Amino acid sequence: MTVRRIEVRERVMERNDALAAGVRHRLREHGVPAFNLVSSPGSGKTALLERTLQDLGSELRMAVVTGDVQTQNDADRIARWTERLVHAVVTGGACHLDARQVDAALDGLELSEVDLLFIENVGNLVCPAGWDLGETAKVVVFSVTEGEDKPVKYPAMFRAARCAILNKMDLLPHLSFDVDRAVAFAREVNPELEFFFTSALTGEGMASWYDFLRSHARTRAGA
Ligand SMILES: Nc1nc2c(ncn2[C@@H]2O[C@H](COP(=O)(O)OP(=O)(O)OP(=O)(O)O)[C@@H](O)[C@H]2O)c(=O)[nH]1
Ligand SMILES: [Mg+2]
Repeated sequence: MTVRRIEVRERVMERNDALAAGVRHRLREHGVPAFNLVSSPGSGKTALLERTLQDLGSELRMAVVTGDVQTQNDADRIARWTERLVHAVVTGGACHLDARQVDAALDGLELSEVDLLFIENVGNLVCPAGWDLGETAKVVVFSVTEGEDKPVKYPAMFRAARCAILNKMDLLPHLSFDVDRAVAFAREVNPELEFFFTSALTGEGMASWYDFLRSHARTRAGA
């Protein structure tokens, strides 16, 4: 019984990886970098996207694929800031998006008119780590209300990510959260992580995140 279940999972993952390779190829053909935002529920993925779209929208043509299990709240929030939005309905209580959904979502976007793609994954610090969506990089978001040790408790996600955003920095004065300790934990798991320290509420720290996005979009222009 156990062996049988493992075989099924391997087949599903193989199929996902093949579809992810297809997504990556499609995006590369159009030179579109894609960032897959992953976090526990409520770290601020949608809030970060809303502010990013608002602040950089006149500069970069950004598209978003959102995944939500039960509502379309995030899609409604993001739709205020971009017309390039596809809402992937995540059915059956799945805890992550898969490459098939992203591939289908790309059909709803004119990629030749997109400079940068965001994928907002389902809020979960475990499941999305193992699923390649064809993205350029995973960006793990965590916030100062979650405890410094999240990186060592959920190492797969922090290992899979290229960047980490520590969000809700505006709340630091009210908490005993130790930023250096959190960063040290994260670097223990993934020494290469590039960090951003942000508040999606006040805009603090967003400038370096925007510079990072600009540098990737520019690569595309030069490609
Ligand atoms: N103080 C503060 N609140 C924030 C910040 N970013 C997000 N929030 C709040 O945190 C809550 C969750 O934010 P969301 O953007 O919905 O988080 P999410 O990661 O998209 O959540 P899921 O999609 O459910 O996983 C909301 O009430 C936001 O207003 C921030 O930088 N500072
Ligand atoms: Mg959200």
